Amino acid sequence: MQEKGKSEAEVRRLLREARRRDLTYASGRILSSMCTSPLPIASQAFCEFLETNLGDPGLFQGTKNLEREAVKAIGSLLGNPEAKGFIVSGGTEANITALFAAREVAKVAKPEVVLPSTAHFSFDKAARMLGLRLIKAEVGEDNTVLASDVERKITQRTIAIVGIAGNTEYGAVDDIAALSEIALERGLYLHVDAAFGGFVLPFLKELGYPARDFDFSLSGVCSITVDPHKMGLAPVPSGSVLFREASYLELLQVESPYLTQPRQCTILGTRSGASAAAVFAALTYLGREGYRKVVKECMEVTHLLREGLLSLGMHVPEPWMNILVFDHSRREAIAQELRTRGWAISRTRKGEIRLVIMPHVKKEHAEQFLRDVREVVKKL
Ligand code: 0PR
Repeated sequence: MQEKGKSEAEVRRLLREARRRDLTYASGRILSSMCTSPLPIASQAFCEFLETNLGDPGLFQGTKNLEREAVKAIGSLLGNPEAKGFIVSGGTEANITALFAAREVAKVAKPEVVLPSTAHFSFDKAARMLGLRLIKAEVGEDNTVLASDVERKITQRTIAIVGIAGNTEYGAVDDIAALSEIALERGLYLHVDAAFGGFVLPFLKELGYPARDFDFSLSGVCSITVDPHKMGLAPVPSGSVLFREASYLELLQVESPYLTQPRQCTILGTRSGASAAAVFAALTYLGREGYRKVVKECMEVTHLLREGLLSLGMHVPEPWMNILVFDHSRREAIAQELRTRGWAISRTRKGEIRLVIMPHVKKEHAEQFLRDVREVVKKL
């Protein structure tokens, strides 16, 4: 650190310079991210609550109440307004918290968790931290887990099973109803990772798209991860983890005697109330109607892209939600050329080209993308 500070103008200039090197969602060129520009009202709320700390909620009772309201609204979206939980930093913290609870429920030696092989890498982190062994179950052609394989992999040591509602690579939704049955039969904890799908599936269903059940309406589901900083249009960092019953939270408690609350259940200690305020603002401003419209528009752009890619000779499976993958015998060359042309795209582990159609991807961006793909294919 330098001895003397610089002027405000100089600091701002340095910040602007750094920011100019970033890609922006507004450009419409980011087709690889599950995040997007937050709603203006959520960004404003975030800034206004910057100094709040929900690690010491007695000092910020108003903010704590916004967190409770936000959790209640997400719970009602997920079929259980009584669900208890927290606004957290994102899907990783949410998944770690859920598996922590599952481990504390079971108290089994050498605990194992059976989860789909498509699970996000946050579970690998959770497993290493919590001393869990992950048993990965096979997925079928449609990229959803084979419930029969999950069942086969359950042992005396299994403490939990995990299902994914909107997996990272394909947006595929596991048969959570079948997993719920297995969990109930075997007396196992079931966690659902709906980090991405939680703000998509309820609205897809209302829009008449096929959408599988995945939430607390299935009685075996014990906890759910849903990220407001993905399709919830809240700023990073905003995740959430909800539990069917408050008793799960009690298992996470540590004593925090010198704070305004005697016990704490979150992984983080000092934690931002800005996220809670921003999530509350986004949910309250948009309501179900607003989110339905967001999802409708994303799906329209998704289908526009699919039709266009099909007409260019790509192999494009029917998408589960606003995540589209496509394939072609010359996919390496196509991916490379699209990147050279400034498109941020990603690849699945199998090698398909993957697009996440977030709200910043508008019809005109999709049309430009298709024009570029057409030119790239012509030159092959
Ligand atoms: N669960 C699922 C199903 C996810 O897709 C992700 C993240 C997580 C959990 C973990 O969430 P956090 O990253 O909030 O902790 N999925 C994307 C990924 O890691 C997130 C992402 C976001 C990727 C923005 C790229 C990007 O630009 O692939």
